[in-house]
Amino acid sequence: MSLTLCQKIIKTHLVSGEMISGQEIGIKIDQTLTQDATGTMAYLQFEAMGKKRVQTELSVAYIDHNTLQTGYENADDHRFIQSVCKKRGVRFSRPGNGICHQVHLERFGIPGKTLIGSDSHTPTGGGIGMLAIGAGGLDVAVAIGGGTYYLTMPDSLKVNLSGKLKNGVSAKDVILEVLRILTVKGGVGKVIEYGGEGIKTLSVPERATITNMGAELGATSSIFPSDEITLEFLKAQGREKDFIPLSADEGAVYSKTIDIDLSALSPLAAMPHMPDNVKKVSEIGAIKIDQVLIGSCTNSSLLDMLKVAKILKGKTVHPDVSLAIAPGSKQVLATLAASGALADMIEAGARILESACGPCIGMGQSPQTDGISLRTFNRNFEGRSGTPSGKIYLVSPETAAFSAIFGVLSDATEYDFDLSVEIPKSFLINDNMIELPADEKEAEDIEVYYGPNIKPLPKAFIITNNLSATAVLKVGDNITTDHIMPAGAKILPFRSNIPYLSKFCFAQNDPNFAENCKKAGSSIVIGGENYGQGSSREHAALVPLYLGVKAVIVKSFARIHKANLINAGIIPLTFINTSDYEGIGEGDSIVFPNIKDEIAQGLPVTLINNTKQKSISLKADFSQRQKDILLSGGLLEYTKGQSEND
Ligand code: MIC
Ligand code: SF4
Repeated sequence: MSLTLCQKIIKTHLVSGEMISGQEIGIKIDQTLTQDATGTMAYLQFEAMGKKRVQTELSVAYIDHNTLQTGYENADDHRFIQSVCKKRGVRFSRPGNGICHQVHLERFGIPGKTLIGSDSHTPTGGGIGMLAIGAGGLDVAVAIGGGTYYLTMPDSLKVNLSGKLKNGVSAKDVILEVLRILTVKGGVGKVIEYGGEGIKTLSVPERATITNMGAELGATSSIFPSDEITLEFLKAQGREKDFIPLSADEGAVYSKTIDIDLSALSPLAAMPHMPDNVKKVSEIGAIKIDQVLIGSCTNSSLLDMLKVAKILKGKTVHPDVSLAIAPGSKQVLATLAASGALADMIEAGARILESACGPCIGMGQSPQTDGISLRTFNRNFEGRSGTPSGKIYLVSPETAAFSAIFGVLSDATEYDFDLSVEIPKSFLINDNMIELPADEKEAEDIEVYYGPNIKPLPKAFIITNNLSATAVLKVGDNITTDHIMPAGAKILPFRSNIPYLSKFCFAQNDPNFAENCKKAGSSIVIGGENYGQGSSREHAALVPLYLGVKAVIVKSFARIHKANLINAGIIPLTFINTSDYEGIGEGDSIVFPNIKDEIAQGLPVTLINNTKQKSISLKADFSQRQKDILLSGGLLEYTKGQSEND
């Protein structure tokens, strides 16, 4: 049978289940990555599981999110991660080495391998032909210990590219076009495969820009074939030995195919406040802008930066605009410095930031009140920038750089300016900021460092029949994990301190949420479609667990968040009839008379709304493994139980 690229990789890694779309499968994971904002929790969980050493082919911990270090918290957490890595066999990418996805692509990504990462943009690795998937920290911790990773067998959707991008149009515009067509829900349950003649015109970093933002489609992953362009990139990274050619079989069947003619595309922008709110730059017009930020795991490669430097060379940033640039990795930054391109950026007035996530996760550079900010990033959710009234537009590096000079949103295709740049045949290779772990013998003497910011994990909740709860909050469609558990400079340092974080849970929707949960003791949250889209942060499940949330009932879930809820032991349920959403209001008193038995037997869950005198039937769609996890009180308890039985 002819297989798609995704099916081929799954087939060689399948540990359990059948490759039937929609069914749960288990796959072997070759590589893992973590970043610091989710990593601290992931390694605490790894330690709690009692595993001694890493079991993957390669596991890397990156420090890239929490690098502002406005107090001791982050530095302590970094030391914790560093010491666990040294002891347990994980490579440690030191702060300053770059953004996890960019560095992983440059130094570690291998075509045909599986990678899971505790970050939703892990599919960046699909640009080099990996099956790279974002997951919750606990799933990653299990995989580090050699455990199987479980997911729903995805459908394969094909994006067929033809033609070649015009000067001034770039990979970012390709993915914005896909988002315009498919929307932020369009990728749910799917792996997006890119193919067609057009892919031959796209380098690996350009492909990675496209697969990176597949996260915004809600896709399980996105992937390009591994071909001569992949080989060229690996050679330039001194890693040609990692190359294997890989593509879908002739005649592979896709659930849907979309055709995009690259030569017909023009510069696009995602307007506030959703990545799928896409329009042509020329249609939006020359709106006045206040800020331009260039970087993030979407657009911080050498190619992007060299184009930006070329545009900025000899110019001055518009007096009303603040331009900041964060090159994606030490390799990119060092190459820019060596080539003189960095000086061109600095001379033009760009504020150079360290190679890290920075403003993408609200760590500095919040715009002014009502400020219009153009960013080459991947998310423009309301409030994520740190300024509640900020208006964020997602654009390509070319659009960003021209606009920074002119002070208004500018269409790069309107200028007679050759944007082609020369990429070196071999990159600057120096892995001196990747710390290797100790060998098993030395590791025995290493003490793991626990700073005072590390607080105990929330207690597990064990499901019982006759569960009563209050509906503390009711929200609408497309709620992001940034709503549930915001990030930003003031909160992010506390990712290992769930009690502190709990004060900010759902604060944007209801400033009294935490207090109301405490008053209720046992609560539920009601939501609409695509609940929990965006970040992979499991804090969006652990914090509600700490606050006493027992179940979340919605019209539909985003993939990673649903898995995180199950892992935390919170019951994710969906309305069988979406109109029943109207049947529950905030403050309603709810009882689930037989919830434990119903889950165990795979039956719909009955909810009695005592306030409205109404009974509602809910879908409890769980695999046997998920049922066992929920009934054990979450994945950690379940995994501990399994190791005891070994
Ligand atoms: C994000 O872009 O929101 C993050 C920060 O990278 C998250 C992870 C996190 O919340 O730590 C993600 O995308 O998974
Ligand atoms: Fe970092 Fe932003 Fe990428 Fe998340 S989306 S990994 S915060 S650069």
